[in-house]
Amino acid sequence: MKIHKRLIILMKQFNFLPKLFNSWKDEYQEDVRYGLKGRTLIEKKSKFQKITVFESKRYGKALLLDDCWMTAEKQEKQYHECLVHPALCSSEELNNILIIGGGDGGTARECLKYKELKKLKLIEIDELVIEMSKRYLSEIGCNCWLDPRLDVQSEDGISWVQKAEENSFDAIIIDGSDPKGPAKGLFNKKFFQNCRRILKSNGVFAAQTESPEAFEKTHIESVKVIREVFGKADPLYGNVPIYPSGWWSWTFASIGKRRYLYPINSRAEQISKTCQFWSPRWQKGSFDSIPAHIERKLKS
Ligand code: SPD
Repeated sequence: MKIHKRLIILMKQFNFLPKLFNSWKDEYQEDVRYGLKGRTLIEKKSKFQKITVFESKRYGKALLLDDCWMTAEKQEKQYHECLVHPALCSSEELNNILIIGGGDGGTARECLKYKELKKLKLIEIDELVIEMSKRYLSEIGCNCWLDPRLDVQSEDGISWVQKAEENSFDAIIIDGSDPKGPAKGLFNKKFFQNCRRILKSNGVFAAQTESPEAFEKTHIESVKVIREVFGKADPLYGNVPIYPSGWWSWTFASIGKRRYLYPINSRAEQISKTCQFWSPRWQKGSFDSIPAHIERKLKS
């Protein structure tokens, strides 16, 4: 009998095969775990973090950074559409857009749906996240990597915004991971101040601001500091089932008026046809779905 056949028989005998394909991958946060069943496809260590691609039964291929869920093929739209469209549908112009983070390509893909967008810069600290996403998660970035409007740089977004020219972006989108490791500084006042400095006065700022349930303190502090820096800012609430508590938030800010509340009709009509979740109606309800206790805490 061939050696590999013998190996399979042995694996079956010792019940090893189901374990290989049916193992659980969990993110642990404060005495709760958030898990999916499936198998690990590849795991690598970069200069910054552990990067895992996991093939889950329920949500397709998923990306984890340092054992925290970042995205998954069958639920990434819930996250990327909600982060991008309130900002891009309402910024007066779309000549020059900046993404900090977003190495899986989902945010870039949503931005590139806008025909009038001229230049899109993506600053991702970890080159290996981009490389592995292109290779294993091509359903998320799709063709964004080939679009001539996209310029990708592997650099630390925090020091990059420090050096960027003032008043130069129509929209800035922060698609980082949780506030630890390389993403910690993406939640600092100094970082937000630099974002405001490089945002045009008729532009819109957007950032992922964690869960109002699993990370309540971080969520409230982030919204407060963004509000303090920009003058106007509001959190939007939605669901991303693989993230802790499944309940997530994005915060939008602008200078002068709350322009992110008013999607421009002509753009919104086109874009919402391409979306699974985002629409002007969904957006309106989701800005209004602020829990009463969070609203009180934001005022205090
Ligand atoms: N807890 C997960 C927070 C992740 C936010 N960013 C995800 C990157 C998706 N493009």
